[in-house]
Amino acid sequence: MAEQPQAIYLKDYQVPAYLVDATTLRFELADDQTRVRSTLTMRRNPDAPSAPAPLELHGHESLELCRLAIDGQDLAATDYQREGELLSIAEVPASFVLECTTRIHPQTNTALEGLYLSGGMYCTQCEAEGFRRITFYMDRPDVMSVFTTTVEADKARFPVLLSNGNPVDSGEQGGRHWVTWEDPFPKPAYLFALVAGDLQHIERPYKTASGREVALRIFAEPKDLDKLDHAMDSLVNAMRWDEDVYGREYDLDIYMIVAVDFFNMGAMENKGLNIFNTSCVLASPQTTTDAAYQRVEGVVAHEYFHNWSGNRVTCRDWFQLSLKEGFTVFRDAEFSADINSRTVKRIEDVTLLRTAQFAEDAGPMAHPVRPASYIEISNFYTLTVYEKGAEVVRMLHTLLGPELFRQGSDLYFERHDGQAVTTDDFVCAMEAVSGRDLTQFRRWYSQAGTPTLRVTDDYDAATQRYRLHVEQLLPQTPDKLEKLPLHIPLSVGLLDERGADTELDGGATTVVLELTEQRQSFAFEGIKARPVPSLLRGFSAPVRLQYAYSRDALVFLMRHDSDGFNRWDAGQQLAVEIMQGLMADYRQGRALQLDQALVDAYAAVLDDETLDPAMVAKVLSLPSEAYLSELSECIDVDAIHAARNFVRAELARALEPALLRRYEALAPRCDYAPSADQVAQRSLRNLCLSYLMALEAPAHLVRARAQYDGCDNMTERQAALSLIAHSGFEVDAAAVLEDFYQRYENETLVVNQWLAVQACDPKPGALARIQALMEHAAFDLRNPNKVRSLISTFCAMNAVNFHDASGAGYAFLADRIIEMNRLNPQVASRLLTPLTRWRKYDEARQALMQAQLRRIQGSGELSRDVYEVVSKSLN
Ligand code: 0A1
Ligand code: ZN
Repeated sequence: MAEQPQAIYLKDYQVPAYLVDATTLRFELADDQTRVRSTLTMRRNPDAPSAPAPLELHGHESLELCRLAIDGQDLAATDYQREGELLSIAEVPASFVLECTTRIHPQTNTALEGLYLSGGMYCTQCEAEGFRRITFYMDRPDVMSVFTTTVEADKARFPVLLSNGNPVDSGEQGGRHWVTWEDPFPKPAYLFALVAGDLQHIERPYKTASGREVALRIFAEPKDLDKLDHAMDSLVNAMRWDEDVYGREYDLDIYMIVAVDFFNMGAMENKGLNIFNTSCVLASPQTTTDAAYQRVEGVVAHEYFHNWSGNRVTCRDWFQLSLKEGFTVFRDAEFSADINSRTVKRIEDVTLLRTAQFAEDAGPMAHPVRPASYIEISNFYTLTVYEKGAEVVRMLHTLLGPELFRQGSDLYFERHDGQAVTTDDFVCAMEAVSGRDLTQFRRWYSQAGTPTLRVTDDYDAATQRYRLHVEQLLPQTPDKLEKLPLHIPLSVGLLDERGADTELDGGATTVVLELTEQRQSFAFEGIKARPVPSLLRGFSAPVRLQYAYSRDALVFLMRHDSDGFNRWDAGQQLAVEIMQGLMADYRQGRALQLDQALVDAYAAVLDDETLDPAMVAKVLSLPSEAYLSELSECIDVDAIHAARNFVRAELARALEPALLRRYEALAPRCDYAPSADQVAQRSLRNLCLSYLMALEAPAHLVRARAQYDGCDNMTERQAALSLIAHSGFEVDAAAVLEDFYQRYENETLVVNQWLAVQACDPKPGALARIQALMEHAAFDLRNPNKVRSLISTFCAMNAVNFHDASGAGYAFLADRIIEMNRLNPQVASRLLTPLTRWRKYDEARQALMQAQLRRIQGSGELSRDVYEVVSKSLN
């Protein structure tokens, strides 16, 4: 490598020396190149230190500079310096107009940052630092400018030309046409967007609470026009919700969403012109599962909510990323909880946090919600910044209560509208409205690692006093910083011997204990008998909880806890404990035997017709292999796989009649709708089928095949497909996979599911099958969705094959990373995740994984993205 990439530190932050008041852009799109002319109205920043500083502009190495002028005077090559990503001009006037022309090549842009082509249409991705691949600019979020953008292109091939804001002018000449867009809201460059293509759209009018008329438009390729209604419904629901719950209205005349096939992430909140991965916007009953419907709803809402939490108020620097992401994830989670099932949404979010974020927080890339340094910011769009960041906001909501939290949010938006601010400004607003001192709470932003709460209790019958003793343990993390006690809200209820909630403080049945010391005790008076504690209700803090529940107590909580989340969690803990015991038996070569307590508990839940079927499905879903891995000191993939499969088959054997009864009773009676009711029923029905299929009995195979053939929607078809494909009935597996491909050959997103189903097939020989699929016409290394469907799914969801003792899985992944490093550094870097976890495996696998990391390290010119993750992993 020419030069080792250097880290950037939060402590080095300086206000920008110059400001951009107005940005005028003109894009001339042509086949072999795009010319970008920019005119920037600039001035010295009055808040910067007074000595005049050089003007520093960011520009990616790939930018061809054609012209640079100040106040109409062309600069000579000696008037500026270009070094790495910086172009500096030693002296500029106090205020001036900078003109710049660059030439760029979207046709060959496989990194999918800046301006690129997605299946023949032009689009942009500028967050975090993509704008510098378009033109020279102060590409930092605290430089905010109004933008006027003209896009010019061939009219026949690119009839639709879009950018941020409102269209104000257009024209055509000699087969080419142009449109000028004006965005009146000052914004940082990362929110800039441009789209040009042969697109069609659906439109819906929307009237805001104060009566403003807005046109909502969703664009896609003509063949996908019939898959946009769900996204539109979701958008309207999100807009109404933000008015009702946060008092936030939309602020432009048009709101546009564009669906593109090639996209590194889920979607992007560009002002007035969101660009979406097709996987997060398209939906139809025949091609989209219930889970994907809900993802579309959540992502559409997320990007919409960014209009206030992210765009109107943005981040001062990228260390503050969680300011917009943590808050917006919290907002979208509450939205989804309000319109679907609150408990189910919480279970899903906590499952993601506890499996993947906890693992990240315990690995070599662990970082605080507000990182202190980074080498490549793209590597910090993480579960920690997003999901743990949302948990931190949720804890503020819990500590303040909903009314004060809303006041704090109002104050935050009022104080900082039009500004680029910090997570601390957010906390200050919450302090101001509540009068609380959140100094200690702020440590959640600066300390990495997942705390453990170790809880014990005692009860004294004579004084009727029950006490909880809580200790917080804070792990060491790669930054080696000393950890100080956190301010942790611990929601607690106490169940009496009948399972009823005990009335605590002022009649409440759940209290929030505020843990601020390393060790702390809490006493409850007037408790008539020893209670069973329900701890961390609703998962009130992102911590690992240790309390020595007996299996009986867990069964009791499963049956009685009034907190739905904890009822589910008790079942999970019971299953985890039982599976951990079986893993030990498996390793010792002892015969496996399932504890009857789990069978009885599951039977009771399965037979309870009063429970929401979605909850039944959640409770009866065994903890995943990934979660069991996260909980392991040293991960034994084979023992985990064997123990979990054993439990699944034993439960199926014991509960077969009940499973069958519910499966039949839940047969669909009406046309598909993604309604909460129907989603719940399908999830339970598919879960019953998955248990039945664990019996490997021909009768159940017939059932699964009948579901596959007879259903009218993708949720049922895909569930049947993967059960048959993963079963031991190899002839049927091949037949159903073939049929599925034939049916959906022309539906890219469905074909991606077809790839994913095969990627996670646990049967031996998976790697060879994956390698064959890479040669299939359906695969394309340049399309991130396909890479994720095939390669990421294999590495993350097929542990027994990926971690095969030969190390072939690791070598395969390393080869893909080396390839992708050149094509698309962001995707390459994300592919590294499974290898970063090498410390969690046995010595032989550790050595194999490290060897592959070293091979990647020595493979030639590494992107900053890959360099950072590889070098931190080997540290
Ligand atoms: N801000 C977007 C996600 C996003 C983040 C980074 C990207 O490129 C590095 C692209 C998109 C969101 O939160 O939805
Ligand atoms: Zn976001």
